[in-house]
Amino acid sequence: MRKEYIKGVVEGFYGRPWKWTEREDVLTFMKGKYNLYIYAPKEDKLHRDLWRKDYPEEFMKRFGNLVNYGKTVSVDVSLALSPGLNLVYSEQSELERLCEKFLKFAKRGVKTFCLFLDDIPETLTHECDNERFSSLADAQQYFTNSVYMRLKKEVKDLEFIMCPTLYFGEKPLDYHYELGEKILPEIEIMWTGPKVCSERLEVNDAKMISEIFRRPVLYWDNYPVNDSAMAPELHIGPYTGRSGELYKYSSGLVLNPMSMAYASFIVMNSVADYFEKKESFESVSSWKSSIKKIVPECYEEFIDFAKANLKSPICLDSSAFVKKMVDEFKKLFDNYERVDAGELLIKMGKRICKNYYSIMKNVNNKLLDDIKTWLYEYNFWGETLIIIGKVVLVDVEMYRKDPSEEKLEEVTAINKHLEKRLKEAVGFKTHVLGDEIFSFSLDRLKVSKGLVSMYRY
Ligand code: 14T
Repeated sequence: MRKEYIKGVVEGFYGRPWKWTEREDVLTFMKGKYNLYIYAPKEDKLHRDLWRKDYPEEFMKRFGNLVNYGKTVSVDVSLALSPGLNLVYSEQSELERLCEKFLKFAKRGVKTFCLFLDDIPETLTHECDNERFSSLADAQQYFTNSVYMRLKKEVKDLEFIMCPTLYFGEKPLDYHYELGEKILPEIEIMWTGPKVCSERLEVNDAKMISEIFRRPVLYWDNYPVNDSAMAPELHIGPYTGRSGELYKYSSGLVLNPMSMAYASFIVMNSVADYFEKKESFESVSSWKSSIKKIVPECYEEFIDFAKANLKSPICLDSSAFVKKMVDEFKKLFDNYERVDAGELLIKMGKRICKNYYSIMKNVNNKLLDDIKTWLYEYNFWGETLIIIGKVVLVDVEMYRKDPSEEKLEEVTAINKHLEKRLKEAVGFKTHVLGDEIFSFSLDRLKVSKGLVSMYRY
């Protein structure tokens, strides 16, 4: 087995796979901090559904180049195949086909191979497999071990990693015991912790699963990945909830990043700190220094923006910014300090817009492209807060005395404008600043409309 702790990145998300230039940039970034990159994008048909088909020559060439480039930055470039959607475990020709395909990569210099059996049927679906094997685990141990032994004959310094079908959980199942017992001890087995995307990875989880797998577990950490239901989120927050002692009970940790490669660097920096500092790792200070390294020209502004994007499986208490602002606003408003209340919103809105312009001006194009949807909506809410602040200010005059026709028209016009903006926001894609900002805006609009309707009944 490998001697060094595995510090990895797995391109294992659903959605747009990285471009070759992105993979190269990721490897460059990994230099000195990480030692393993795994190619496993879910949308690559030849990696999953059509695993039996060969990759075209062009792909093989590029992969070979990536392997070579990996050597120059001390990152082992690994290939994963995920045949489980339609694999017949008992069929000899399936085994041969898979090995043949792996071996073509061995010819290009790949040493580490991965067999991923995640996100596939949890029971045996082919009649012949049911006849031959007593369980899914039985079929998978047979197939995994066979692939390993076949490759072992041909590949010098082979490393082999498998991801099970049931790769997370709070309590082990028969499936896990059986894999642990029967998968050859040289093979690494992956695990994402108590959940698919685990809020916390604790020592007890590592001890428990390593005991059952009968080897130190290899963590597949589903952060900062933002695929499927997490797509509205941008995961650029602190790397929290991972015990600093995991290294004692695991063989490594492999990070599943976002399809937005450059935005993933923020977390990748912190995970590198985590690998280095272990027990003394401090998530928030590491996060801040990571952002400082990546965007030194607009550090403060970017931190503010990142705080508007905290929602994620590892940080459930999100949108603190909006909550704090809304609370402060309500306190002032209910205390009849309504000019102050309106001005507070304008101040907050201006701060957001200022952050936006600074980020647009200072951040490199690759990162900007990754975060542009979130940035656009961030700025939109900044502008919206300024408008709402103005609504609150004109409304003040409506309470004091019977408003003139001009005043009523002015308020109605601003409200129409706000309403149009909120209609646009229905089509938004991100969770930047949280949903509270939308309901807050809607609430203020209704209050203002209510005021007008007192005079125009
Ligand atoms: F291999 C596993 F460890 C794993 O995490 N598999 C996938 C992974 O490719 C994906 O990026 C990640 C985050 O969404 O979670 C796994 O995929 C799922 C799992 C689910 F339970 C996607 C949807 C699910 F409902």
